[in-house]
Amino acid sequence: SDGSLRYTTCTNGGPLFVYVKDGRILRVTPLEFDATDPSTWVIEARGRKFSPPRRALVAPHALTMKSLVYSDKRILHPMKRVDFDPDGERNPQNRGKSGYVRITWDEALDIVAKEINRQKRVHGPGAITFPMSSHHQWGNVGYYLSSLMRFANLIGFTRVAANPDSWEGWYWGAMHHFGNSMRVGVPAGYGGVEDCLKEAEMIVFWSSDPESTNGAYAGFEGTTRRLWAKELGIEFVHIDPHCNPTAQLFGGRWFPVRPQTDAALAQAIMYVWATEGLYDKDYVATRTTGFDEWKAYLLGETDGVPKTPEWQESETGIPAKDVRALARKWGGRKVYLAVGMTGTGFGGAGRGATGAQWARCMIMMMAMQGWGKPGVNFGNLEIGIPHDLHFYFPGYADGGISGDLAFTGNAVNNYQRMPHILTMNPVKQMVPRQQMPDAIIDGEATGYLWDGMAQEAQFAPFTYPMPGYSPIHMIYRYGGSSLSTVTRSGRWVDAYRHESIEFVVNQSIWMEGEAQFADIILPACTSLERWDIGEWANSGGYAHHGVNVVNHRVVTLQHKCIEPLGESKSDYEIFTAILTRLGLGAVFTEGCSELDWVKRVFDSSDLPDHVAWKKFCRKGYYVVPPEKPELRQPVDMRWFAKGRRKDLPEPAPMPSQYAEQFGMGLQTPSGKLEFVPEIFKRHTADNPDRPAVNRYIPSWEGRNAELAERYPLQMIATHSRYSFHTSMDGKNSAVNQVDDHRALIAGHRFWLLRVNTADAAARGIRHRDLVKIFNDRGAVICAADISPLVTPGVVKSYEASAEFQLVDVEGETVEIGGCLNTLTPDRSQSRGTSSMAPNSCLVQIEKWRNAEAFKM
Ligand code: MGD
Ligand code: MGD
Ligand code: 4MO
Repeated sequence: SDGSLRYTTCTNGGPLFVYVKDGRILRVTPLEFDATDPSTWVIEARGRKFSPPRRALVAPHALTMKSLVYSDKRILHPMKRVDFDPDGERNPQNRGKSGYVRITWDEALDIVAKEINRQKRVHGPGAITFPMSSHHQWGNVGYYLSSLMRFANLIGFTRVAANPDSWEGWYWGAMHHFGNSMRVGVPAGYGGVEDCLKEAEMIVFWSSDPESTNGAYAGFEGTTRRLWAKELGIEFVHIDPHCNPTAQLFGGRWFPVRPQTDAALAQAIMYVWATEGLYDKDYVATRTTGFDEWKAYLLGETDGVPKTPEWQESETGIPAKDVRALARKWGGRKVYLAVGMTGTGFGGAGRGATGAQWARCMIMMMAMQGWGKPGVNFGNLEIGIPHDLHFYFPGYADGGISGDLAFTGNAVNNYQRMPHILTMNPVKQMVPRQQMPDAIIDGEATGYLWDGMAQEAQFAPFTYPMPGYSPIHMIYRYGGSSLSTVTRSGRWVDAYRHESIEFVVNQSIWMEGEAQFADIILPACTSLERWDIGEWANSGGYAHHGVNVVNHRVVTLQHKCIEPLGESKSDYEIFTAILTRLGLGAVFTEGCSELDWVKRVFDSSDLPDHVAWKKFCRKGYYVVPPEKPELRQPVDMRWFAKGRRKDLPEPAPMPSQYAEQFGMGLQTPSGKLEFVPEIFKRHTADNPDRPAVNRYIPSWEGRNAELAERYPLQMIATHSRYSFHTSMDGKNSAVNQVDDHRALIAGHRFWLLRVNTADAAARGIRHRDLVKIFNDRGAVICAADISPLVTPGVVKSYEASAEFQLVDVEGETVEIGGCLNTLTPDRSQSRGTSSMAPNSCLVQIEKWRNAEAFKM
């Protein structure tokens, strides 16, 4: 009606309509289905019928897309640091200090291409690194695991080996009790929505806040389902140091556990079950191993300490009587245990010093309660939709156009359907992500592999530098989130300024984070300014059938809605231009534009059987009809509980990984749920941090650590409700204006720090005062958000402020962007792992003198 054209796109928070007029985006709105889209599914439970709304219930951050495109932080031209001369003085010590001058694309590309060649010639393979983040704008062609991987492979690079950031405690701990290495040690969640609504009597949310974390990409699709559960009278319980937004919305008893003491609480619950006979004895006898040894530990027979509710009280802060009451209630009912964002894994409790201990307990608790029986499973109604999973569309981690069969899901998934030129990285050297600054500054680092192929893969250490390869001398950084998402991130500043780093390129959309530490900046555009294709929430790879979180399977053509702003270009075009200078342009593109690749992905999927390409382009999306009720997937682990052959649509374990018969039993050596994992007995007998019998070992940076004398508060910095990591925060995004995200004080939008009323009063801090939060690693200025919603002794914030802004105030350096990972420890959770532990962090806070100091 206003003469605009309606395009479609997809984001990390869901699919959108994009209205464009005269080459400008007018607005974005959540995608809504029309009468021609297929009907939706119905679940019948306890005499009621439930069906989801016929529109995309997107995340709040998705709706900020327009403000991100037109952000005044957009980088619109290639730039060179003023005191960087590729042929003379490079002044690495001034990175992040000196300003930039605008240069032409030709000049920028020539410098980068020349430097790539010089690095190879002078230092040899390994000198260049392409640090990659864990996330990206949506779309299978432009994703970092697609175009960037292809580009990097064609150049050769030292891989920054990621730690399993989302999965930590599950990968290093829980997995060894039940397998599922293909899912990095978390349960799958098939069929969970119907089973939970029909059978469950209670849901225990344990480090689970789906109203903030949205099953990662599903927006508020799960909220409706949880409202149905409330209508059906299913009881909710929340175990979290924060009465989080999920607890706030739905209510239910809140157990304000102290951070990283969860394993003690879980063991006390299991103690009650074991001593009062409140567990599934038949299941334990026939489906598990090692229970007697575990029970002996619980009862204190092995160490003289019975793990009673009284024993845990001083650790967790939860009164013994409450623990006993919860244990009895739980032990006598059909309960869904909700861990992390989907209820089937993750959770901030897993990202701290005791993360593996907690995740291990979660599996053992379910083993005691008959995991897989009706109404007894993992989940919080965020996952397990009755989708047609036979319809094939690749997820972003399935490799896109990368041609990489080793480090993406390409080999097991999309490659056969879309053959394209294979690419391989000939450099075997790797550097662990959390230790990369140390690797640069100290010249060495050791890491352990994250590899879902097998439970055993994680025990292999790798060291940097690797004989035969060059240490790192050039960083080609894509995006710039490390300062906000990697622990003790202030190390990055020193790493960037280190003399061994001869050249830094940054390819970014916005001037933020690490972009300000580059020698050459290449301006990329947003996904609304280029072509792509992608299915909502279909991550693929380690989250096989990740679409199980959204109510409808929606594949979108991600239209190029507008021309790239300024001189910015798509990442694909930038890679093409650089590789063309190296004689590799055609190898990279195979003669294809981005739209051609989009068509190739379309052709590789099942879409052509259902919709013509032109029709798909015009409409912009396709909704996959739901599965016929008689063909719905079975419930996760039901086969195991019943002693049947595995009947779930997932390609794991691998044929060689079954104990006796293909399809029978779990991936563990015994094929059963193991209370005392055989794998730990075999491989960590000499490592007290990783005992086979899961002891409660207090956090090395918890309340009882020596450091607590100076820094008495525990900080948790978990996933932001309003931003998707750094990608929607900062840059004058609409998100910044949310009062529950940042507070406008003296002209600056300060990051919020949630503080308990008593802790604030003891320090004379009032609501929305500026506070300094600090420890030996750094100091950040935040705005205090005071309430009884966080437990005393705990301060909570969100991770991943996009802004990193160091300022000097009267001789003191403080960060005012909200980068709380400058305070978190870089220590691995346990020896022999490469895991992050940001939720084991001690701090102090004090009222900050005044806001005037920052008047800018
Ligand atoms: P993102 O902000 O998603 O976070 O950590 P990251 O993956 O590092 O980083 C994506 C980067 O890629 C951004 O800089 C973005 O601008 C850039 N980018 C995205 N799309 C494009 C594009 O199209 N072109 C270009 N050129 N750049 C693009 C996430 C990580 O954080 C995760 S997954 C977890 S689970 C951890 N969680 C966690 C925690 O719980 N607490 C604390 N304290 N820290 C944590 N850090 C971890
Ligand atoms: P967290 O926010 O780390 O998220 O999903 P999760 O890992 O589930 O933790 C959830 C809850 O755990 C929080 O309420 C927090 O207070 C609580 N918690 C923290 N420490 C402890 C503890 O020691 N014990 C207990 N019991 N509870 C604790 C993460 C997931 O979220 C991931 S991995 C990604 S990559 C996505 N990131 C993301 C985002 O950045 N923004 C939004 N809006 N959604 C996201 N979804 C995804
Ligand atoms: Mo994650």
